Amino acid sequence: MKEWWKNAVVYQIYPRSFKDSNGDGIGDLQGIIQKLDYLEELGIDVIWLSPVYDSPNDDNGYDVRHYHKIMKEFGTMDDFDELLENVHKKGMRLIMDLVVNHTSDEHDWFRSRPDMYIWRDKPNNWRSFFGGSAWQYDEARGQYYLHLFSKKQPDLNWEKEGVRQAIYAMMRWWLDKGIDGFRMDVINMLSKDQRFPDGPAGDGTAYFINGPKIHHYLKEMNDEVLCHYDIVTVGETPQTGPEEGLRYTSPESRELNMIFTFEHMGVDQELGNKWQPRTYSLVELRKILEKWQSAFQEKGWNSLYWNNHDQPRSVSRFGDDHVYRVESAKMLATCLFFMRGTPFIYQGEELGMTNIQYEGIEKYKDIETLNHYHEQRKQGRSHEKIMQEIYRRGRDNARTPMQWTSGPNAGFTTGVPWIDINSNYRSINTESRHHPQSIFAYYQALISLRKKLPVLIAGDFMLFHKEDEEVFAYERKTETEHLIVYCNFSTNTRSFEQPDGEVLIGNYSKPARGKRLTLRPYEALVFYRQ
Ligand code: TEU
Ligand code: CA
Repeated sequence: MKEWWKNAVVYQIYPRSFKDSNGDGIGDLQGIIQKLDYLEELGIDVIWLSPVYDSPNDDNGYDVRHYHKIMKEFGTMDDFDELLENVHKKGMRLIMDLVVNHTSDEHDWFRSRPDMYIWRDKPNNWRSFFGGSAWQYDEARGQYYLHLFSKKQPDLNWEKEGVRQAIYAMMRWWLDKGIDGFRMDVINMLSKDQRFPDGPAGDGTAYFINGPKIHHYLKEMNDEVLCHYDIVTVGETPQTGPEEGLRYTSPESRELNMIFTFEHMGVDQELGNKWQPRTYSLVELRKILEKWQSAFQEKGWNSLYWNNHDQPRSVSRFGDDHVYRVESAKMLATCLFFMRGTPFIYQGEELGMTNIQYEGIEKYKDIETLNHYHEQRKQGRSHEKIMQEIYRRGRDNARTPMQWTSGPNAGFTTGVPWIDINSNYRSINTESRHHPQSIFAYYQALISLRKKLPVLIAGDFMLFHKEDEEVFAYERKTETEHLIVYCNFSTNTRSFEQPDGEVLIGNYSKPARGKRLTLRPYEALVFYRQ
């Protein structure tokens, strides 16, 4: 099918934390191969693999040392080929993470072809996303290089034809191997304003997010590489609104198929500071999602997600990870899956995995978290205060190992896991997945509904009860089908006029009795009629 990715459900694997096959405590490619039956059982179509390239792991693989080698902890290129073959045998597809805004400073290019990077005699005031200046002095060269992320992630200079061609050749190499597309890391940051102006309070984003030549680069990439393959592309685009989003994803732009918006991920934080909490209402969250739904109604296509390896667990963040964990996990899934776009599931989401709270900072592994902690301690803030921020938003919330069983180490490893397992694995794991009321079974049902009902792809999106502070309700409609989705984001019981149609799916075993529609805490109900 043309545009097969519109019908697909994607499952993101963070390989380090998925399944360890050899007891070294680190997830690996053979581990993924062992679990393909599990993914088939869930019913997903596409696997997105976070980076598996050779890397010194300053940022868990988002610092690539060699684009054509597999990280030794994860296995070999033979293991990769075996994985790809097995994925295809199951009728699934596999997309890779493409990290080309920067490489590792241990990449051979950084030593032998330093002109592929961005150098200045004097730094400007831009700050790195991981804290401190975005510029690092290099003694030998007597100049500073730009790193928007860690200092071990120098930014490539996309102004140079040679850089672009080297990246395109690398992409072709993987596509010729038969992979089915790319998720493109911070792809909207490739083009920097060549004047390199200072930004307000060190915020340089105005000069490199959706920068001057970005659309030119992506059209060129599409022309030279992407359009020659039957693949899917998803660009990661922080701080991007729907107007710009359409420029990336409209078919006539000939750039990307989808982007990841961040707007809904920013609703609970102060602008530009993920660590600073902000109270928000459901009205706001819904407005953001509606904005993207309606902007892409005619052209372009949305990605739909609550979770990934950079975000806290959605059940802890937007639901209730105690009393109503099961209900709220299913409710969030319902709310997401019936919107217009391609849903992305992050490993463990289908089990309702939750955030983690380690007591000591030494248990944490994420460079962003560690840098934040040490920077804040230096400024005299208390351990407890900073830990509260890390509990809320730290990226390791999403990176604890997948909880397979109630046995030792959650069945993730026979060795010592690289990062501590969430102690709730005894009750939250895949063993209960065959239970009809499990979160896993609910995801299975949602996934199969996406294949059955054309309205999910073609239908318009419309909100109702727009001002409701607790219930998120919307409809999807074509000329022949009509879907109504009710999601209670609160612990209050609410009642509404009964909609027409059959109950298609709901997250309580039986709908409440009565003439009116009653929604219990975190209840989700979907009605369908033709
Ligand atoms: O993340 C991009 C990004 O913008 C991050 O700064 C994100 O906002 C942050 O993690 C939120 O706290 C991508 C990858 O997804 C991330 O894992 C990498 O660390 C980063 O790029 C650098 O490659
Ligand atoms: Ca291993």
